[in-house]
Formats: sequence, C-alpha cells, structure tokens
Amino acid sequence: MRLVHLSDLHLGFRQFARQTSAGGNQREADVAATCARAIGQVITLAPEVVLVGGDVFHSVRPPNSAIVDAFQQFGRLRAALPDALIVMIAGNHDVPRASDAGCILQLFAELGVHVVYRGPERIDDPQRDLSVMAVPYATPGTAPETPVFTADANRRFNVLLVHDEVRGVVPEAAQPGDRLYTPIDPVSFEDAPWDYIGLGHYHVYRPINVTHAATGRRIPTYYSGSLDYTSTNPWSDVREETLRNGAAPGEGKGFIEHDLATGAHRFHAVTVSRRLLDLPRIDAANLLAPELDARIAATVADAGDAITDAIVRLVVTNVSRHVLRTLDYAPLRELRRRAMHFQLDARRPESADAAGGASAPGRRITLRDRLAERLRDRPLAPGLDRDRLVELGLTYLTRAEEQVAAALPVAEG
Ligand SMILES: [Mn+2]
Repeated sequence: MRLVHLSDLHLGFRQFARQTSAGGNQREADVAATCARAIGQVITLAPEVVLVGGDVFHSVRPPNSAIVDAFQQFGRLRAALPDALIVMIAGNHDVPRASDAGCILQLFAELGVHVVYRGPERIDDPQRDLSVMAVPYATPGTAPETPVFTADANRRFNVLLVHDEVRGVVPEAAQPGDRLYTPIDPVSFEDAPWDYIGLGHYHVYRPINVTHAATGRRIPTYYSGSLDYTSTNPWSDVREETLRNGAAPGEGKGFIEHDLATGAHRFHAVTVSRRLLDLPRIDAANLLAPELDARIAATVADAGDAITDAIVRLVVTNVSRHVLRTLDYAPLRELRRRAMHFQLDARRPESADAAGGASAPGRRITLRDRLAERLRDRPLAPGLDRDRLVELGLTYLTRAEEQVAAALPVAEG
C-alpha cells in the first residue's frame, strides 16, 4: 500500500520583477513548471494514495493563471491514476479567512479529490482498509488549543494528514512570516497507533520524532517540504536542506513515497526550474573598496555562466558603510541584468550590530524581526487573525524592499 505525500506547492507565488514572454511573472511560471514535473514523477510511481499537505496555492485568492494551471495538473494526475485516493487539505496560505467565504480548493472536488478545509475530517476507504484523518490549518481561535487526533480502530491502516507548525521545527533564523502562532506539541500525535503522519507547512524535508505512547513503536512522521523555493527567504531553505539532508544548494526539494505495509520510505528529489546560486562569501574586513571590487569581480568570474538567469546571492561580511558607499556599482548593475535576481548581501562588522542594542548575541535584529514583534504585541480587535496580520505586514515590507532593491544596485542586508 504505497502513498505519495507532497505539500506546499504555493502555486501563484510571485517574486522578483522578471516577466515571461507572455507577460506573466517568471517565478510564478517557474513554480508551476516544477509542480508539473513533480506530478509527472508521481504519475510514474502510480501510488494508491496521494496526500497533499496544504498551501496548494500561495494565497486565498490566487491569480487565474495559477488556478487554471493547478486544475490542469491535478486533472492530469486524476486521469492517470483514476483509482487513487487523493486527499488534499488547506494550509495557512489557502484556508479561507471566514467560514462562509468558500475555498478555491473546492474546485478539485470536481476531479474526485477529497478536499478538506473547514475542519478535521475522517476519510474512510473500506476497499483499502484505510482511514485518513485530514486536518487542515485552523485559524487561531477557531479550534481547541490542544488538538485531539484519533484513529479508526476498525481499519488496518491509519494515516494522519496535518498542516501546521510542529513545535521546535522552524529554525530560529526563519522569517517571522514563516512561523505560526500556536505550534502543535508532537506529543499530541502519540496517542493513536498511526501508520504514517504526513505534515505540511515547513518547507524542508524533515522527519519528526514521534513514538506511539502505548507500544513505544516509532511512528513515521514527516514534513515532505515544499516543491520549490517559495519561502520568504529561499536561502534559509537552502541552508536547512544542506545542514539536515546534505542536499546540494538548490537540490533539496521533492516529495515522499511511503509504503504503509512494509514501512519502505523514499524521498524523491524534484528538479526545480530555476538555479539558486549562493556565491562563496567574501570577508571584507581590512579591504578597501577597490580591493573588494576586485574580490567581487574574481568571485563572479569564477562562477561563469552559472549566474545567467539564476537567483544569485553574494554575502559580503564585515563591510563598512564607507566601503559600501565607494564600491564600483557598474559591474553589479550588469550582474543584475544577467541574473534573474542578484543580491549583494552586505553585512556590517559585528561591532556595529552590537551597538544596535537589544540584539541577542550572534543574532541581528532586523527590520523584519522588529515589524513582526510589533505586530505580534499590538492589541487586536477580536476576530482578527494575528498570524495573517504579521504575514501581511511582512509581505508589504518585502514588496517595499524589492522596489528599493530594484532601484539600487546593492541591498544592504
Ligand atoms: Mn507553505
């Protein structure tokens, strides 16, 4: 009994200014193409069950282009696997804000997909002797703080599918917008004898340590990660994928194939449409501007053609404001034209950060952190969703930063 677990497609995700020849956003097209590739791989595997862990769309009201594309892709999946059980839950990005608002995911019910967005639902499959407990993301205040997940004792296989943040999973350095307000304690997964727990929300493939309390048996519990680099900061995904999974930069995305009967487990990598290139860091301590110019030129020359049309970052540490002001910007402007996105991430010397004040040791307080903190703490009218407020605030900040970055050759990170 093989299942495929994929999550966080984020169709309709838009980033950077570059457009396709048809006038659409290039990143949106990249993400759609990656998804199409993944669906092709799933079709080849021909599993009996497909779990879709939420954030199918990047927003509650996705662009028409994304809706049409997603419908075609899931239509293709359904046509190729007419008998498969396909279960799809809503994530924090695509769950409706109000209970009467309807949900774009309902569209996929037309394809015979079990779409769950209002609240937890049990999907019973007597033919496969399988029960799937499907738990979409619940807007804070609409569900109990401590969720109760129960299995069906009459079924041989029990699967739990949840979109949420499990406590301790999101790294400290993550963008505040990528965190949710009330993470789930993994202990709440340990009461029932689950055969598999599929998670959505965290964008990096990762096992979670869960043990069935009554028997001490390990319950296979996994985030499959997102299909493409759709986090606010893709470099944090890259970093986590390398640290945790040993993935080469830009090669950490994919989905899971898991056999409920044998426990056989495999992560299938998906090739993303766009190259991510993190150039070797430069330490600018004791460098004058012309010397730093030369180091940047050499680093870029070493990378060669890999820069063309890629998403590129060059981190320069210990660079003073004076050096930054007197850099030669002409080559950087040329890089901006060649790459899909080029970011010179210039970081001030540590002492300058420490002078900033309340910063914890080793960690800079950024404008993003500060904005998120303020939005977290400010009083809110009842019924307003704080996670969404924080996310929206950070989205506006990102937009403003991108506008500034588009006008300047250098982003001072
Ligand atoms: Mn997501």
